[in-house]
Amino acid sequence: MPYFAGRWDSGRSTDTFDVIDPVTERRLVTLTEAGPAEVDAAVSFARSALDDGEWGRTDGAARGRMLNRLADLIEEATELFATLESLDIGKPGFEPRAIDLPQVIQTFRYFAGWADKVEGRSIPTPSYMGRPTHSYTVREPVGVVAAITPWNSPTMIGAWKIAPALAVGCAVILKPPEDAPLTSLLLASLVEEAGFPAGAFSVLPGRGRGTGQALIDHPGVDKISFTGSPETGYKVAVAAAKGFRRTTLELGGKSPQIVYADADLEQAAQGVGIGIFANQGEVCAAGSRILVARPVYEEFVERLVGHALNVKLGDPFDEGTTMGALINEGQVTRVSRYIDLGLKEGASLLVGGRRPEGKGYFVEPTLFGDASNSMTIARQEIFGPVGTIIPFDSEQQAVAIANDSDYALAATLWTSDVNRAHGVARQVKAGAVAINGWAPLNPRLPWGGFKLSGLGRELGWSGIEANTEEKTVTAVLSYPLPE
Ligand code: TXE
Repeated sequence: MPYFAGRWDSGRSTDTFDVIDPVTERRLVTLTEAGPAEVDAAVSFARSALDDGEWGRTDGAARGRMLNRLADLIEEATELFATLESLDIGKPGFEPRAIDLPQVIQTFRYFAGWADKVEGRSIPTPSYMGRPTHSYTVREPVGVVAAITPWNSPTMIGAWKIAPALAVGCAVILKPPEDAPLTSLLLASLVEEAGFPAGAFSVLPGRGRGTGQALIDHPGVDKISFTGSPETGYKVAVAAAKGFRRTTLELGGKSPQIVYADADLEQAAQGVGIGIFANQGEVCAAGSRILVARPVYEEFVERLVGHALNVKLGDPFDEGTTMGALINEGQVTRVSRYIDLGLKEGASLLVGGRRPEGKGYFVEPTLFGDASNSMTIARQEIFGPVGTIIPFDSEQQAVAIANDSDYALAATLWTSDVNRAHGVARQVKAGAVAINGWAPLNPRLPWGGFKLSGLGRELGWSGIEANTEEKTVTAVLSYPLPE
């Protein structure tokens, strides 16, 4: 049921949708969808909470205390969050416990620290008609922020949007993914317990075309922070263009992982394996294009295939499972179609490629070798456990292949040469480059891409900038200038 205006309320909506367990294919729960009337009520209430309500009067120090309290409550509920995340998404239990939840908690704590430190600047300006001037800037909350999250890591990606926005005093309306909404509902109850006043935070469950579209079309929304597909990102940008409302768009990638001949091959194979198989490959920064220097190609590929063979596909709640199910039948169809295309276009299937018999949306960890960068499996985001391995002959060729993509989100370099590492890092077109490790996550580091990967940055100081407007104030003083 939707949560807005400080309470759980299904409003006038009678529409519902089912949430499916990707492992058993059974219905987990049926939820009431927020319709246009509930979206409108949530936006109006959020606006008045900012303009004349308690939230708008809450100062930075108090917001910081609430965010820290929220982080503590999430920490206490880690087991429940992790269980819901595995149930909803099909990811193995160690992942939310080791990655998603620690990230969520850190993100709320990190932005709690910013809440009373968002300062403006004092800028020296010349005199005006012989009178001295005093100019400074202040950063004000952008207003009502619609946060639309995807199903692959909804709790963590949600925290990336919610924490900075609440820290600076925006009102946030979260539209969680219809395939995995459960942890967002749990979060709403903890936000309330942490003491945030009514209207500071709302959750509107529902499908994209209904709830999502109504939210992004609503003129009372000042900013849309979206993570999802480029197709939906485009719709968000079009909706936001009316009124030139702010957007942050994080739209996935086709990120290269470049393995040079001087890399520690075992470390690289392990890291590259994590980069493509973590979270079933349903990761925006998945290192799905694996570029390998020709002299070490055979040896590296053998190690990486060994890594794939060690992956234990299965029920996320079974001990030892290292890869779970994909999110839904549609995603299995999509991934299987790309595997067929890889075979048709002439890449060599090295391992995997099948959907195991029985219930559940499983696909084996899959690697294609001897691929070229023009193949569909090297160009389009698959969003599943499918890696495309491409050999290269020179450093410049590796950079050229890496940059020959419609996407520019992340890149990973594996080399023991520090000069090469930083030199190539500068040449690769990506929002984030990791050297000898895969996409280290940290709320202090700005996150986002360009080209088809999106617009703007989340996290770090960039997350504060993305949720504030900088206002310039100039005072002309009636005070004589010194002779
Ligand atoms: O994404 P959508 P889908 C990619 C990935 C995946 C593909 C399709 O390749 O296979 O997208 O996934 C909401 N107005 N990524 O269909 O549709 C929707 O309800 C407003 C990469 O799930 O983009 C959900 O909450 N909102 C990506 C969110 O948008 C709308 C992560 C994302 O859904 C809407 C997810 C509309 N008209 C998918 N339509 C990444 N960057 O990591 C949908 N939504």
